[in-house]
Amino acid sequence: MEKVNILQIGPYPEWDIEALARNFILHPYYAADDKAAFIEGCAGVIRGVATRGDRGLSRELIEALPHLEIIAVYGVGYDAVDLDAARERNIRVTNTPDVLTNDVADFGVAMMLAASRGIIGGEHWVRSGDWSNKGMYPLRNRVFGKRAGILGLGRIGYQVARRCAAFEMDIAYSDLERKEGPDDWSYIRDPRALAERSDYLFVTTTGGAATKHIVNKAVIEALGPEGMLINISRASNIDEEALLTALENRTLGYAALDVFEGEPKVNARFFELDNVMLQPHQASATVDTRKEMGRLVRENLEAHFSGRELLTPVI
Ligand code: 8YV
Repeated sequence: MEKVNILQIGPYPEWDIEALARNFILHPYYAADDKAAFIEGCAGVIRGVATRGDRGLSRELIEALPHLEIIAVYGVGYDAVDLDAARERNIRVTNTPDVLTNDVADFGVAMMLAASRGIIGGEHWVRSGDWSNKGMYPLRNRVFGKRAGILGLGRIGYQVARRCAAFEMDIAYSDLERKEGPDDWSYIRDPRALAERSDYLFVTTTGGAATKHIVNKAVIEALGPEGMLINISRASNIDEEALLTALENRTLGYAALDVFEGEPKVNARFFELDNVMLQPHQASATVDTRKEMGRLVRENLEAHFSGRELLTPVI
């Protein structure tokens, strides 16, 4: 296969770069100081794009690439890709579902446990000498047997629920319709009603316009001063201004967040809070999973340019 020119929107681990370079000529857009000039210089030869879930591909960039045939997303979320612009030119789009589901679910539950049981604070309590100087670490909150709400029972939400069931939690979920699952998982269509009956509310729904601010002020207030909000999906699913105000006024008990508006820049108001856990969008970031994600990006591109079926098509 003649080496095809690929626009690489974001950084990848070295092992992916080496593997991609065997069949493709990579043009690292993210590393260019003058991105407009960079695109002008390579647009005439670019036939594919390799991007990341959090970076996607805008209509502007799609329209700047006259020979673009496929957009391969390193991630399950493709909400940052302008699908309408891609459809207008029959440009294929792929993502990397399933391979990251369990790591992301593990991470959401890990944040719930770490935040509830004060794992990070406890480490500091020992290292700082506070244990010797101030005595016992303050009591924290039980997770076992409490009420878990899953906002979006897709692949990741389902695995979060299975993990919560292992802690004998009382599980309910919200989705557009009732989903297959254990009889004792309750279906509550309305996100606000789900929040009201939950101690821990996991946001696991897809990102994008249809779910923008699905966690709004009313949902946050319903979760309340004893509740914990856990976001392992997209920042756009939560009204971040309402979230910050609720945390500052303590009308929401706690938030464990892996995604932020404008990431990696994070609103500095979060840094003033002691009732929030801040993580750098790392829910899928294990070596095993990222190698699988990179493999899918590569194999989808190779399949397309070899005239074979795509492995994980979105459109
Ligand atoms: C990745 C994600 O961190 O799967 C997704 O959509 O957001 C994460 O798994 C991201 O895509 C890599 O930048």
